[in-house]
Amino acid sequence: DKEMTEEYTQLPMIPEINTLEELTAELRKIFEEERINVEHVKAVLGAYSSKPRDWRKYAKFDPHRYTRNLIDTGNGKYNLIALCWSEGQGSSIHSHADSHCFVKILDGDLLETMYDWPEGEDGGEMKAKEMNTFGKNGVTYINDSMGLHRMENPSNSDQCVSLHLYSPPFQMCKCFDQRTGHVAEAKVTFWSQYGKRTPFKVLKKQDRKRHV
Ligand code: CSS
Ligand code: FE2
Repeated sequence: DKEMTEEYTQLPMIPEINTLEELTAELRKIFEEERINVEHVKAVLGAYSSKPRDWRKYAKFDPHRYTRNLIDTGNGKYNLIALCWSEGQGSSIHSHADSHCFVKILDGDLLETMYDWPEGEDGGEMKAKEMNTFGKNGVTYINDSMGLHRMENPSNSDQCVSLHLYSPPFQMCKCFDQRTGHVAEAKVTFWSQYGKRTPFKVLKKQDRKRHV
């Protein structure tokens, strides 16, 4: 929500952030405020230097597709999620449910390809307008007013782990067929929550829906 997004000429002080736990605590504090300052959140994510021991318990990979592993629900204000991308795995082209989407790379590289929203239904092939690769500790941001994107691990030899903050949290988003521009509703699910694998039964049920 644009009106809830405040811009400052000067950013508030960013404390030293040594661990993922300290990062989580600082994020909770920031999101207690009604207004979200995008640059402030990006600076806080940037202040943390990724250490595998902090996030290893959330780093669960699936050979078939990228996984979403819930770390924190930020007192209901956001979802903080570790995404684990095996070699070559990627998302479809998708939107972000009118939420803020912050991404910080914890390990490896992530390639972002940007697209415009298609014009009308089945508006034809969607053409990439911009590509950016983010390396370890890199931070980026998107919301629906900036367009759509696809995220993928471009490496055929290294895994990627990225930290995503979505505010407000969402369960559904839109995904797009690159060739036709066709749009479909997609459900997002958690492979694990707080370091514990989501029960297979629950995942099976969720699996009936399309995924990002
Ligand atoms: N939206 C994707 C990752 S790219 S921001 C997801 O959370 O599954
Ligand atoms: Fe995304």
